[in-house]
Amino acid sequence: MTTDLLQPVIDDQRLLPILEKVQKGERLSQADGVVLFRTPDLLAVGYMANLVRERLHGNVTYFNVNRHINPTDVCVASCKLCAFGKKAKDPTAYTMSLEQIWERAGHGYTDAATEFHIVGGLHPELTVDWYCEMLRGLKERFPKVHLKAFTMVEIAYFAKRFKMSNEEVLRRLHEAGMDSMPGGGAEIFTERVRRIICDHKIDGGEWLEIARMAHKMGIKSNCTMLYGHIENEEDRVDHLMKLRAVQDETGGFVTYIPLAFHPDNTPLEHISKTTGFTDLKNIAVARLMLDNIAHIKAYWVMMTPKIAQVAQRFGADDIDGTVVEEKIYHDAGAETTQGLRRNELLGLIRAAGREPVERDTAYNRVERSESTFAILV
Ligand code: V47
Repeated sequence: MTTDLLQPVIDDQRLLPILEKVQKGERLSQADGVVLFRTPDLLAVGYMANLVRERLHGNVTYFNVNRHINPTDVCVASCKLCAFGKKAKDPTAYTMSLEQIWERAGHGYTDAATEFHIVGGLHPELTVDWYCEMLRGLKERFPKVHLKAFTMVEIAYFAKRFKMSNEEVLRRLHEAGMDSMPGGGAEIFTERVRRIICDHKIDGGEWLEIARMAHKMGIKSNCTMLYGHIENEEDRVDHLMKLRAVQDETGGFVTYIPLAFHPDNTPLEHISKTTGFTDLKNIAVARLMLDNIAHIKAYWVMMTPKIAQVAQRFGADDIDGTVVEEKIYHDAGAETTQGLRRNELLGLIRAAGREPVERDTAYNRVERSESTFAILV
């Protein structure tokens, strides 16, 4: 369809040159990104993002059968954005024993889960051997399950605590069974904002450097951006451009997940929750700017299943998975359920007019036998 025919769909004339680029498959600039975040014309941005999404993935929406495991909420950092981390002396803080982690991993979906997503607080006493044993124990008990574990922030902390290089930590954990890494901890790379929302964390440059290093060692990862706090449109675009530049170099990011800030129980409680408009805008702009990252995930836990479903027509091609038990968002006031059954995910995706495809972490299709269906429904 030509740009002329689309005039009625586009209210904001500033979007016309961007539409032309999208139609020709050309890369969008920093200035384009700012226009996309600033325009109120959500439907036009969504239309363009959907063009790219369907070009890449047709009518398919991916989901997986996964389980989140958070071994500890003890954390030496006190990031203002977080409601999950607790000090070691806090009577409500927890650290699971290795046996508890292995046992928890096996609850319910044992024979069906294809991925464990493992992240935790920055614990001041756990050792590198403990983390390696945790991974080896999971691999022994669940050899077919992909272990997506530890953020770049955890790797940097381990390196400091264990007096090792980031590379050495990555190598030890990889050898023990860490297959890939989740995308958390990236927050917003701009120092001005980072200093306020997570001043105890590594800076944006180090986050990107560890991602680059992991990718070069053959360890893929996801990437994220936390939005809806004190960042502005330029900060968001800067973040996306930095991810895009690393991806040009390494090709190691599998999926991008925009994460909406949940303020409850954090020192930033006065900030309003994001709206459905902002959530959909972040999905759509990411799809348009991140032309070299294959997948955009609308994480239903964070967006609510309803918005994550609509997002499948605004640029997203993934809705995440069964999750089973989620702590980071629920500690910060998420009102979504803790997990969704496989059939519920299928229903949400089909009702959006998309074809659900169960995937593993590397986006291979998962074919189910009758026996695993019985566990999953
Ligand atoms: O790293 C922490 C963010 C992340 C809050 O890789 C908060 O597949 C909002 O990274 N409000 C954890 N966000 C979640 C995450 C993730 C989730 C799903 C899939 C994947 C993946 C990764 O959540 C943290 C931080 O960036 N976070 N506190 C909060 N109050």
